[in-house]
Amino acid sequence: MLRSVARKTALAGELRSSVSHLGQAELNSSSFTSRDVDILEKLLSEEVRIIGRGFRNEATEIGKRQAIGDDCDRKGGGMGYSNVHTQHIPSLESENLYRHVASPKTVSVIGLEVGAGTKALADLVESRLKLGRFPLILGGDHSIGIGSLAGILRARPNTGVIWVDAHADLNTPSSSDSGNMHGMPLAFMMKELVPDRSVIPGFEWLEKGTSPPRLSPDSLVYVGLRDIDKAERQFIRKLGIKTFTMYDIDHLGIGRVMDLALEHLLKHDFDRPIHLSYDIDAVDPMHAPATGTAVRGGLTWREAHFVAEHVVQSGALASAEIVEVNAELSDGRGASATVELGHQLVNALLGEAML
Ligand SMILES: [Mn+2]
Repeated sequence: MLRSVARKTALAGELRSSVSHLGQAELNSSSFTSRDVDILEKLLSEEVRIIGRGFRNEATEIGKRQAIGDDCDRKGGGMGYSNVHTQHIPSLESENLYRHVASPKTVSVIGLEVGAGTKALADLVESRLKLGRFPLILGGDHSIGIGSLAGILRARPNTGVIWVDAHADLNTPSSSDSGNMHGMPLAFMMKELVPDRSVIPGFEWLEKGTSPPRLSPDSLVYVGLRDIDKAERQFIRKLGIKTFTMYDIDHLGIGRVMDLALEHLLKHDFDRPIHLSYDIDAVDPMHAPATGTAVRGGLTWREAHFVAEHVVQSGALASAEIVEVNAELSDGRGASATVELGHQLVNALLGEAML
């Protein structure tokens, strides 16, 4: 599996925000989404300086940043959302952040910058959720999921998570072959896999507070997996994580799969909030080639939309992120197709329906 891209996932310092007040009509369907939507753009525009060998430097961007943000503002208004906020989170300028990390491999595994960036995102997400807002987080590298999940679970510990992805993102720092943090966000949230995060430079903050944010394995459902590492396979089995691979989607159809995914999360607590973490690499590279770790045999164009639409229809969607859109990783047509799909998924998550 090609997971050679180590990226900077930094954000810190002052947050710039631009606020748009748009329209007055109501948000479609979710009982958790108020009429207020926050769009948090986590942009990865600069390269990490990697001290290890074997890792190429490469930046991940979410398409054309202005295109996504502006389009959200515009569409948000067009769809009648009030008070759509777009918050750009700048990258952290840093020198020598890696100097205290001893091993070349762990340099890319354990980015102090990723730690600082995800902490900033966690704080922001938590505060927005506590104000009753709906955070829509746009990445960026999927390692931002550490920040999203930490903030979400601090604000609403009973949140259920639907992880739409070609990969399981369940490696621990020690099980990972590549050392890329975009393959680890879920492991960081599970006590069973990473019991003490205070020993990981940059992530001490995850263990702070009276009840550090944790995700129970039965509060997670995977959709779209097709490229799972050996260790991840063992973790999934051992922890009994509900998983719908592409095989299951072929077998049952996307409608049944999404019904079962929602049922798994909502059967004991119908009112629980759901977070949808949507990695664009879940979609077939025919439709979304501009991503870092594309794998053939993914979701079709309609299946990709249905996943988002159906979670919105459930009324339980409380937060969402779309990640790994990187317009630099494809030619012009591929880049615009991927960004367009990103736009459409944003619209679907904000409640745009066919009828
Ligand atoms: Mn992912």
